Amino acid sequence: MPEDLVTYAENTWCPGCGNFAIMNAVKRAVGKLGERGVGRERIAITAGIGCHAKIFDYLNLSGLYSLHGRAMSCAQGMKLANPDLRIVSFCGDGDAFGEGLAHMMFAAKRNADITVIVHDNGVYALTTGQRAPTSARGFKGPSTPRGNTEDPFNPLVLMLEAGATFVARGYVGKLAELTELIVAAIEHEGFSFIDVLQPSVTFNDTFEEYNASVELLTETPATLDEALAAARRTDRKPAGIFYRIEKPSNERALYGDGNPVADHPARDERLAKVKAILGTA
Ligand SMILES: Cc1ncc(C[n+]2csc(CCOP(=O)(O)OP(=O)(O)O)c2C)c(N)n1
Ligand code: SF4
Ligand SMILES: [Mg+2]
Repeated sequence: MPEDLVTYAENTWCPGCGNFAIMNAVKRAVGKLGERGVGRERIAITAGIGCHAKIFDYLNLSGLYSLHGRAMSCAQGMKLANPDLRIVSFCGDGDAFGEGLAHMMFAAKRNADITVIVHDNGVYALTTGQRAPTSARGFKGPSTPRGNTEDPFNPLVLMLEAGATFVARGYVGKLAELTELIVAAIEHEGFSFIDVLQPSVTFNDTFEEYNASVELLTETPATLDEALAAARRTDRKPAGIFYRIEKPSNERALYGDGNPVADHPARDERLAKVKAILGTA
């Protein structure tokens, strides 16, 4: 784990929070990617707003601390501006599947070449425990004192149906596997999505439930239908890569091998082109 990824910021996550494991997995993944030729200068990050987003302060990586529900749209903008970057977007479940849902669906649909890591704790944690889009039916919190009357979204099914080309589920209790998922997702060209089961020990402590139900996939399902079937399982919680296909990313479809930053014409050249269009050359 590279020591220089540590920042000066004081960590304010609750002791035992699942976010620590995500941060450790990311640091290890960045170290591994460095060994494979993807240096830190080629990785940029975005975060929404929430407990998950504090990871932005704790990682010495460049990027943009954005708005609630906008981490993945900012990530797409960064990738469009400089397709040589690998962009990793840290989202909360409220962030990704509440306020930012449309951005998530369209990022997957257009196969934007970004990696989205959802810290899925099934709760709005930073705002002290309100029901979120992935909260279980019956979940009790300040906004649902008598229990949640809605069924949760299934994030994997949503992303598979929307067209994501890499869909995975990780668990903070399986650090080595989570690290490998993050490496594979960042190496994937196209929209890669990892739903990380991340208990909030303070507002939705699901450690016991996940320790009993998470089961590693032995292989990646062969077809989209098989991936959907695995994602819909309720008896166990499979973890691993559910789906991975090759398809041109949005940026490659737009630019080919070009890069609008590197290929940007100099001022005089741009001026000459404008004058030629206006017929004033
Ligand atoms: C545009 C906007 N809407 C709402 C909020 C209030 N807000 C801040 S964090 C949060 C919920 C965070 O939940 P989640 O995205 O699941 O992150 P977690 O805290 O659980 O990691 C909300 C509603 C905000 N800051 N900005
Ligand atoms: S409130 Fe929950 S998600 Fe937020 S830091 Fe504490 S344990 Fe973690
Ligand atoms: Mg949350």
